[in-house]
Amino acid sequence: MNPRALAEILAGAAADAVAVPQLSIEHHLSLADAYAVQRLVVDARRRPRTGVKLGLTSRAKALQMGVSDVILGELTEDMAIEDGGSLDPARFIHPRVEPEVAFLLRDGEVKGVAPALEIIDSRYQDFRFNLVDVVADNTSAAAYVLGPWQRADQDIGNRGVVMEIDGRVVETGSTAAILGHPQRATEAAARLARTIALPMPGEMVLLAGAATAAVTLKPGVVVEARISTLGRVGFTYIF
Ligand code: 0L1
Ligand code: MG
Repeated sequence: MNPRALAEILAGAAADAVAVPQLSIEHHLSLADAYAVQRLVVDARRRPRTGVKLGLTSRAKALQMGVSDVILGELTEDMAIEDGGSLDPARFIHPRVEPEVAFLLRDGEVKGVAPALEIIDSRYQDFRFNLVDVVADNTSAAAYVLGPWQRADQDIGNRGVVMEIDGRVVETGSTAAILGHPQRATEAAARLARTIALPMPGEMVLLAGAATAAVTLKPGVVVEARISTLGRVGFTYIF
């Protein structure tokens, strides 16, 4: 396994928005190897790191992948989209969107919480991958949108979540789908970062995980997510 060569494949796929075959078909990767490739993929973006995200935080997704632990990916400045802003389809291969809870962390302490939307875009053909593939691919991280930050001390457990596309409800759920309670994401992210020796920025965003299934994005749609008491967040996926 040559981590640099594998990272180049995935970084190129992201930069050109062209899908590639799963790495694991031709290469044997351990989970540690996959995180090493991920680090190089993120380096290749050459943009400041803004935080981390967790993936496979819902029981449904974990069962689907046959895994018992969550996975971690990194967020970079170029992935951050302004609330109410636009996303250009030219940047993506086959993106999906999912509603999440975000934390603002300063030196490990929660300073704020916000509704968020994550755009995931696997760099693999047909969105097909196994655990090591998706870890190497930075957990499909592609873009994210944060709503207004709210006070850190409110109860965000079992809050209703609605995601709409063009004003129609496409997914409903609860923040309880995120590890039982989104707050658990802060501990899980710190534990995983220690395991893979990932330095965390002093101030950072943590995307805690999806509260519903992800929905495929089609050009020209307006997406909005609302989380009870936390507020709303949205963007336009332009033509
Ligand atoms: O954020 C996520 O939960 C995505 C993790 C990777 C699996 C996927 O792309 O669905
Ligand atoms: Mg996600």
